[in-house]
Amino acid sequence: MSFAQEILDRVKAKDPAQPEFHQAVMEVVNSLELVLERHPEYRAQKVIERIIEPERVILFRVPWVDDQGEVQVNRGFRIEMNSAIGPYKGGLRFHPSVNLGILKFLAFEQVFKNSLTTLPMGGGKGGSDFDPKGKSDNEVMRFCQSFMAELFRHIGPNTDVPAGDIGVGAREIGYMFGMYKKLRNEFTGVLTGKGLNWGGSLIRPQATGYGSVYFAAEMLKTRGETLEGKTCLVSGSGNVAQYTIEKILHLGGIPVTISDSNGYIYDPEGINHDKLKYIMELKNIRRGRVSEYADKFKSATYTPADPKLSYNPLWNHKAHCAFPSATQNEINGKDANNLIKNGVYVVSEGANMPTTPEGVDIYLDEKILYGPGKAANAGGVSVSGLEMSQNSMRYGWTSEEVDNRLQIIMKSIHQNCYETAEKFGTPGNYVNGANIAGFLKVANAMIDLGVV
Ligand code: NDP
Ligand code: 2IT
Repeated sequence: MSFAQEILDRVKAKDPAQPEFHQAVMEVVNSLELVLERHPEYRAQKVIERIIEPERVILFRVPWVDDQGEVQVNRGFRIEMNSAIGPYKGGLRFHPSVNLGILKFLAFEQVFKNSLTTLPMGGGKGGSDFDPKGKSDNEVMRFCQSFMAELFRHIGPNTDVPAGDIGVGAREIGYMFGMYKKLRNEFTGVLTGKGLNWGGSLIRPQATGYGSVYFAAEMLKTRGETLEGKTCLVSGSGNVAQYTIEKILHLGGIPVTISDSNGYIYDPEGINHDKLKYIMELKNIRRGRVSEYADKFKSATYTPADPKLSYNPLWNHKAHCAFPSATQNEINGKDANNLIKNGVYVVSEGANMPTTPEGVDIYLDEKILYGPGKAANAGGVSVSGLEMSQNSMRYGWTSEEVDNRLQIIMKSIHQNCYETAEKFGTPGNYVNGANIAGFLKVANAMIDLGVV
C-alpha cells in the first residue's frame, strides 16, 4: 500500500465523519509522494502525521437572544492547525453547513496557502453553524458578541488572527472587533478585514477576487495570452465573486454569470461596471437574491437551482475561463467535462476546494491552465498579512502600494508553483506545485523547531 493511502486510511478511521477533510488531505499527500521519495527526513520526523493533526481545536457554545426574545444556541469553532511559520491565520465562516470536518479541511488548506504567500503566517480557520441570512443587524450583532465573548481568550495579534469567509464580512468583523476591544481593553490588529477607519487595509475587500484574476493572467502569460476578450464564467455573488468580476473587467474580459445558493444568472451581453454596481448594492446593502438581476436586465436569464440535476448548468456555457467563487465541491466530474466541452481552458479557484477530485483529474488530463484554490485565492490572506504589518507599524499604505504588493505576491506564488511542479517532474501541474511548495516551507520549519 502506498504511504499516501496508509495516511488516508488512518485519517478516515480516526475521523470517519469528515469527508471534506479526507478529500483535502488526500490531494496533498498524493502530491507529496513525489517529495517523500527524495527526502526521507520528512518521513523519519513524522512530519505528515504531525501536519494533519490540528495543534488545537476549540469548540464552544454560542447562546444569543433573537428579536422575538427566544434563546438560540449555535456552535462555535476555532481550529488552530499549524503555527510553525507564524501565528495561526485564517477566516471565520458563518453558514448552516459548518461543522468540524469542513473547518478542518479549510484550516488544513490554509496552512499551505499561507506558506505560499511569502508572509509569516500559520494556518487556522473557525466559524459557526449560525446563518446570518434573514437575520436583523441586531441579531447578527448579538450573535457576534456572544461568539467573541468566548473566542477572545484564545486569539491575539501574535497568537491567532481571524478574518472573514462565507457569511463574515465587514459588518460581522466590526461587531466582533468591538467586543474583543471591550473585553481586552486593547486596540490591536487581532482581526483582519477591518473597516478603514479602525485599522483596516485598503484593497483587503478586493484582494481575493483581484488575486484570483492576477493568478489566471499569470497562467495565461505562460502561453503568451491575456484575458482580453475572454468570456468568463463566475460563480457566487459575494465578496470574492464581485471583485473577481471587477478585475476581469479591468483586464478586458467578459464575465457572463453569477450565482447564489438559489440559482444562477446568465447574461450573454456581459456583466459590465454598471451591472456590477447593481450586484454590489443588491448583495451588500439590500442583501437580496441574484434572481432580481434578471428582472432588472432583460438580456439575462435566471435559472433556479435544481437539486435533482447531477450537474450545475452554470458550468455549461461557451467560455474560455472559469472562476468558481462560491463554495467547496461546486464543480463535479460532469461539470468539469462540460467546461472542457464548452471551450474552457483556464480555471482559477477563488473558492476553497470548489472542484471534486474527479473534476481535478479531468483538468489535469486535459492539461488546461488550472490554478487550485490554495494558490489562486491566496490574495485575500496575503493582504490580511499586509493589514497585520500596517497595524504593527501603526501606519497605512495607499491603495497603489497594497495592490502592487498583492500583484508581486501573486506573481511569486505563480512562479513558485510553476517552478516546483517542473522540479518534481510534473510541468504545468499547479496542484503538485502548490502542495509541494507550500509543504516544504512549513515542514522544514517544523523540523527546525523540534518535536513540539
Ligand atoms: P460570501 O459570503 O461573501 O459569498 C458567498 C457566495 O457563495 C454567496 O453568493 C453564496 O450564496 C454562495 N454560496 C455559499 N455557500 C453556498 C452553497 N452551499 N451553495 C451555493 N452557493 C453558495 O463569501 P466569500 O465570497 O468570502 O467566499 C466565497 C468562497 O471564497 C468561499 O469558498 C471562501 O472560503 C473562499 N475564500 C474567501 C476569501 C475571502 O477573503 N473572503 C479568501 C479566500 C477564499 P448565498 O448568498 O445563497 O449563500
Ligand atoms: O480562505 C481564506 O483564505 C480566507 N477566508 C481569508 C483568510 C484571511 O485570514 O484573510
